[in-house]
Amino acid sequence: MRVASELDFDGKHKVFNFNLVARDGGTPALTAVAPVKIMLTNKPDEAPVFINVREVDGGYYERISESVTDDTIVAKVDAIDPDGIGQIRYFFQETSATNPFFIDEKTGIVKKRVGKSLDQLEYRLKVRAVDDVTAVRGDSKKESVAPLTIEVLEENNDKPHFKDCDKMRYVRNHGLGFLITPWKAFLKPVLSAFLDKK
Ligand SMILES: [Ca+2]
Ligand SMILES: [Ca+2]
Repeated sequence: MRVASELDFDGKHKVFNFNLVARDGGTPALTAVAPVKIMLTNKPDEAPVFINVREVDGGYYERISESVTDDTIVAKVDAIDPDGIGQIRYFFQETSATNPFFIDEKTGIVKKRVGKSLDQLEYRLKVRAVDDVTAVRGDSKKESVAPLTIEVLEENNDKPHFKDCDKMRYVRNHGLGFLITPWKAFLKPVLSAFLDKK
């Protein structure tokens, strides 16, 4: 008895039941029937599959504020393992030196790294989901990669400031309408106070 087509525990059929018939060449032929049951065992041969992903790129997309504080959750990735063996662990492909976020290895929760500033409007990262098959001898780990895009939204949290404000000009003996730009806005109250004393 040989395998006629590929067997896959992770497919539809895990158990096969059939009868094996032995027939002799006599007349009439005599037969014997033996029931056969074959059960497949599972091997960790399937890579993790990311779920709740976008159709457009098979990844994740989040928008966060530029003022998000350290250790705040900014995203969560999730994957399942069709093998159903062991636990999936999550990692970034990017190094911590270039990535202001870190990912919890067990939960897939992504947070802002403490002390790292967000100096880009968009971060295009890659998340890895690796199955843990260390308990099964002789089997290698399988992994999948998905894109994670984090858009950083600017907030109106910087008040206007004047350029070269420290360069005061002494204004005297000039009539109204004297051009004092580029410090016009800054000098206006100063000039008014000066003129009031005259
Ligand atoms: Ca399997
Ligand atoms: Ca697997």
